[in-house]
Amino acid sequence: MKSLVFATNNAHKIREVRQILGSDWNIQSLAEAGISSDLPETGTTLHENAEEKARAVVHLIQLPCFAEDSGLEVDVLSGAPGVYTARYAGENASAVENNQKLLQELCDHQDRSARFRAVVALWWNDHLHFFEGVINGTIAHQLDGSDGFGYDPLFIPEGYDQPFARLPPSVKNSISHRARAIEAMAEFLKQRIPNE
Ligand code: ITT
Repeated sequence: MKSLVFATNNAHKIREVRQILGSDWNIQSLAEAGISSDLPETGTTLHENAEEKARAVVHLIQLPCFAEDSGLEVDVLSGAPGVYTARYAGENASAVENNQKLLQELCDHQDRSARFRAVVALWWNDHLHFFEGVINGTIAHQLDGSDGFGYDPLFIPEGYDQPFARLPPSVKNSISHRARAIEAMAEFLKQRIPNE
Protein backbone atom coordinates (compact mmCIF):
# COMPACT_ATOMS: atom_id res chain seq x y z
CA MET A 1 0.00 0.00 0.00
CA LYS A 2 1.12 3.57 -0.68
CA SER A 3 2.31 5.37 2.46
CA LEU A 4 2.73 9.01 3.38
CA VAL A 5 3.53 10.67 6.70
CA PHE A 6 1.15 13.51 7.62
CA ALA A 7 3.13 16.14 9.55
CA THR A 8 0.42 17.32 11.95
CA ASN A 9 -0.32 17.18 15.65
CA ASN A 10 -4.04 17.58 15.00
CA ALA A 11 -5.78 14.19 15.31
CA HIS A 12 -8.93 15.59 13.64
CA LYS A 13 -6.97 16.46 10.52
CA ILE A 14 -5.55 12.92 10.39
CA ARG A 15 -8.99 11.35 10.71
CA GLU A 16 -10.39 13.58 7.97
CA VAL A 17 -7.51 12.98 5.57
CA ARG A 18 -7.80 9.22 6.03
CA GLN A 19 -11.49 9.45 5.13
CA ILE A 20 -10.77 11.75 2.16
CA LEU A 21 -8.08 9.47 0.71
CA GLY A 22 -9.78 6.17 1.50
CA SER A 23 -8.16 2.75 1.67
CA ASP A 24 -5.67 3.26 -1.19
CA TRP A 25 -3.38 5.19 1.13
CA ASN A 26 -1.73 4.45 4.46
CA ILE A 27 -1.52 7.83 6.20
CA GLN A 28 0.90 7.70 9.09
CA SER A 29 0.69 10.11 12.00
CA LEU A 30 3.82 11.69 13.45
CA ALA A 31 3.65 9.31 16.42
CA GLU A 32 3.45 6.32 14.07
CA ALA A 33 6.51 7.69 12.27
CA GLY A 34 8.31 7.87 15.63
CA ILE A 35 8.27 11.67 15.92
CA SER A 36 7.13 13.35 19.11
CA SER A 37 8.41 16.89 18.66
CA ASP A 38 6.30 20.03 18.22
CA LEU A 39 6.15 21.48 14.73
CA PRO A 40 7.39 25.03 14.14
CA GLU A 41 4.86 27.54 12.74
CA THR A 42 6.54 30.93 12.49
CA GLY A 43 5.37 32.01 9.04
CA THR A 44 3.04 34.84 8.09
CA THR A 45 1.24 32.88 5.36
CA LEU A 46 -0.39 29.44 5.13
CA HIS A 47 2.18 28.50 2.48
CA GLU A 48 5.10 29.43 4.72
CA ASN A 49 3.71 27.46 7.66
CA ALA A 50 2.87 24.39 5.57
CA GLU A 51 6.39 24.46 4.13
CA GLU A 52 7.98 24.92 7.56
CA LYS A 53 6.10 21.96 9.05
CA ALA A 54 6.85 19.70 6.08
CA ARG A 55 10.55 20.58 6.08
CA ALA A 56 10.84 20.01 9.84
CA VAL A 57 9.57 16.45 9.42
CA VAL A 58 11.47 15.62 6.22
CA HIS A 59 14.61 16.66 8.05
CA LEU A 60 13.87 13.96 10.65
CA ILE A 61 12.65 11.06 8.53
CA GLN A 62 13.74 11.63 4.89
CA LEU A 63 10.51 10.00 3.66
CA PRO A 64 7.67 11.33 1.51
CA CYS A 65 5.49 13.45 3.75
CA PHE A 66 3.11 16.37 3.70
CA ALA A 67 1.93 19.11 6.03
CA GLU A 68 -1.16 21.27 5.90
CA ASP A 69 -1.84 24.75 7.21
CA SER A 70 -5.37 26.05 7.20
CA GLY A 71 -7.29 29.12 8.23
CA LEU A 72 -10.62 30.88 8.29
CA GLU A 73 -10.90 34.17 6.37
CA VAL A 74 -13.81 36.44 7.29
CA ASP A 75 -14.61 39.19 4.79
CA VAL A 76 -15.70 41.96 7.18
CA LEU A 77 -12.61 41.25 9.31
CA SER A 78 -10.36 41.84 6.29
CA GLY A 79 -9.47 38.15 6.06
CA ALA A 80 -8.81 37.59 9.79
CA PRO A 81 -8.15 35.35 11.60
CA GLY A 82 -6.38 33.85 8.56
CA VAL A 83 -2.99 32.43 9.38
CA TYR A 84 -3.70 33.04 13.11
CA THR A 85 -6.93 31.00 13.13
CA ALA A 86 -5.71 28.40 15.65
CA ARG A 87 -4.56 31.19 18.04
CA TYR A 88 -7.33 33.76 17.49
CA ALA A 89 -8.26 34.17 21.17
CA GLY A 90 -4.68 33.74 22.42
CA GLU A 91 -1.69 31.42 22.24
CA ASN A 92 -3.28 28.40 23.97
CA ALA A 93 -6.91 29.25 23.31
CA SER A 94 -9.46 26.43 23.12
CA ALA A 95 -11.80 26.00 20.16
CA VAL A 96 -14.68 27.32 22.27
CA GLU A 97 -12.70 30.46 23.17
CA ASN A 98 -11.80 31.02 19.51
CA ASN A 99 -15.42 30.57 18.45
CA GLN A 100 -16.62 32.99 21.15
CA LYS A 101 -14.10 35.58 20.06
CA LEU A 102 -15.27 35.29 16.46
CA LEU A 103 -18.92 35.68 17.50
CA GLN A 104 -17.96 38.73 19.54
CA GLU A 105 -16.06 40.33 16.64
CA LEU A 106 -19.02 39.76 14.32
CA CYS A 107 -21.82 40.74 16.69
CA ASP A 108 -22.54 44.05 14.90
CA HIS A 109 -22.16 42.69 11.37
CA GLN A 110 -24.81 41.43 8.97
CA ASP A 111 -22.27 40.31 6.37
CA ARG A 112 -21.09 36.93 7.68
CA SER A 113 -19.34 35.68 4.55
CA ALA A 114 -16.14 33.70 5.07
CA ARG A 115 -14.06 30.91 3.66
CA PHE A 116 -11.80 28.15 4.88
CA ARG A 117 -8.54 27.75 3.04
CA ALA A 118 -6.07 24.85 3.28
CA VAL A 119 -2.56 24.75 1.86
CA VAL A 120 -0.80 21.40 1.61
CA ALA A 121 2.98 21.17 1.21
CA LEU A 122 4.06 17.76 -0.10
CA TRP A 123 7.67 16.63 -0.06
CA TRP A 124 8.06 14.31 -3.02
CA ASN A 125 11.19 13.32 -4.95
CA ASP A 126 13.31 15.94 -3.18
CA HIS A 127 10.98 18.82 -3.99
CA LEU A 128 8.10 20.63 -2.33
CA HIS A 129 4.77 20.78 -4.14
CA PHE A 130 1.83 22.94 -2.98
CA PHE A 131 -1.89 22.30 -3.26
CA GLU A 132 -4.69 24.58 -2.16
CA GLY A 133 -8.36 24.11 -1.35
CA VAL A 134 -11.08 26.65 -0.52
CA ILE A 135 -14.68 26.39 0.64
CA ASN A 136 -16.93 29.44 0.85
CA GLY A 137 -19.60 29.84 3.48
CA THR A 138 -20.99 32.00 6.25
CA ILE A 139 -20.50 32.33 9.99
CA ALA A 140 -23.56 31.36 12.05
CA HIS A 141 -24.90 33.50 14.91
CA GLN A 142 -24.46 30.74 17.46
CA LEU A 143 -22.60 27.49 17.97
CA ASP A 144 -24.41 24.40 16.76
CA GLY A 145 -23.41 20.71 16.52
CA SER A 146 -20.67 18.51 17.90
CA ASP A 147 -18.94 16.84 14.96
CA GLY A 148 -15.58 17.98 13.61
CA PHE A 149 -13.31 20.46 15.37
CA GLY A 150 -12.24 24.10 15.55
CA TYR A 151 -14.78 26.44 13.96
CA ASP A 152 -17.03 23.66 12.61
CA PRO A 153 -19.93 24.64 14.94
CA LEU A 154 -19.97 28.11 13.30
CA PHE A 155 -19.07 27.55 9.65
CA ILE A 156 -22.02 26.95 7.31
CA PRO A 157 -20.72 25.84 3.91
CA GLU A 158 -22.26 27.37 0.80
CA GLY A 159 -25.30 25.38 -0.38
CA TYR A 160 -26.14 24.07 3.11
CA ASP A 161 -28.12 25.51 6.02
CA GLN A 162 -26.27 23.78 8.85
CA PRO A 163 -22.69 24.15 10.08
CA PHE A 164 -20.05 21.50 9.42
CA ALA A 165 -20.44 20.29 13.01
CA ARG A 166 -24.04 19.22 12.23
CA LEU A 167 -23.40 17.73 8.81
CA PRO A 168 -22.27 14.09 8.48
CA PRO A 169 -18.45 13.87 8.35
CA SER A 170 -18.77 12.23 4.92
CA VAL A 171 -20.35 15.46 3.62
CA LYS A 172 -17.69 17.70 5.17
CA ASN A 173 -14.97 15.43 3.83
CA SER A 174 -16.27 15.60 0.28
CA ILE A 175 -16.54 19.42 0.04
CA SER A 176 -14.15 20.95 2.57
CA HIS A 177 -11.06 23.07 1.92
CA ARG A 178 -9.03 20.12 3.19
CA ALA A 179 -10.80 17.67 0.87
CA ARG A 180 -10.08 19.90 -2.12
CA ALA A 181 -6.40 20.37 -1.31
CA ILE A 182 -5.86 16.70 -0.46
CA GLU A 183 -7.67 15.53 -3.59
CA ALA A 184 -5.42 17.77 -5.67
CA MET A 185 -2.40 16.19 -3.99
CA ALA A 186 -3.78 12.68 -4.61
CA GLU A 187 -4.31 13.49 -8.29
CA PHE A 188 -0.70 14.73 -8.54
CA LEU A 189 0.57 11.51 -6.95
CA LYS A 190 -1.65 9.33 -9.12
CA GLN A 191 0.15 10.66 -12.18
CA ARG A 192 3.51 9.77 -10.67
CA ILE A 193 2.99 6.41 -8.98
CA PRO A 194 2.55 3.42 -11.28
CA ASN A 195 -0.46 1.22 -10.50
CA GLU A 196 0.45 -1.74 -8.32
P1 ITT B 1 -1.04 21.27 12.89
O1 ITT B 1 -0.37 22.60 12.69
O2 ITT B 1 -0.31 20.36 13.82
O3 ITT B 1 -1.39 20.61 11.59
P2 ITT B 1 -3.20 22.92 13.95
O4 ITT B 1 -4.54 22.63 14.58
O5 ITT B 1 -2.26 23.82 14.70
O6 ITT B 1 -2.49 21.54 13.61
P3 ITT B 1 -3.26 24.88 11.85
O7 ITT B 1 -2.05 25.55 12.38
O8 ITT B 1 -3.37 24.64 10.38
O9 ITT B 1 -3.49 23.47 12.51
O10 ITT B 1 -4.50 25.71 12.38
C1 ITT B 1 -5.66 25.78 11.67
C2 ITT B 1 -6.79 26.10 12.60
O11 ITT B 1 -7.89 26.49 11.75
C3 ITT B 1 -7.30 24.89 13.37
O12 ITT B 1 -6.68 24.77 14.62
C4 ITT B 1 -8.79 25.20 13.49
O13 ITT B 1 -9.02 26.08 14.55
C5 ITT B 1 -9.09 25.91 12.20
N1 ITT B 1 -9.53 24.95 11.18
C6 ITT B 1 -8.80 24.48 10.13
N2 ITT B 1 -9.52 23.59 9.43
C7 ITT B 1 -10.71 23.50 10.06
C8 ITT B 1 -11.85 22.74 9.83
O14 ITT B 1 -11.91 21.85 8.86
N3 ITT B 1 -12.89 22.90 10.66
C9 ITT B 1 -12.84 23.78 11.67
N4 ITT B 1 -11.78 24.52 11.97
C10 ITT B 1 -10.72 24.38 11.17
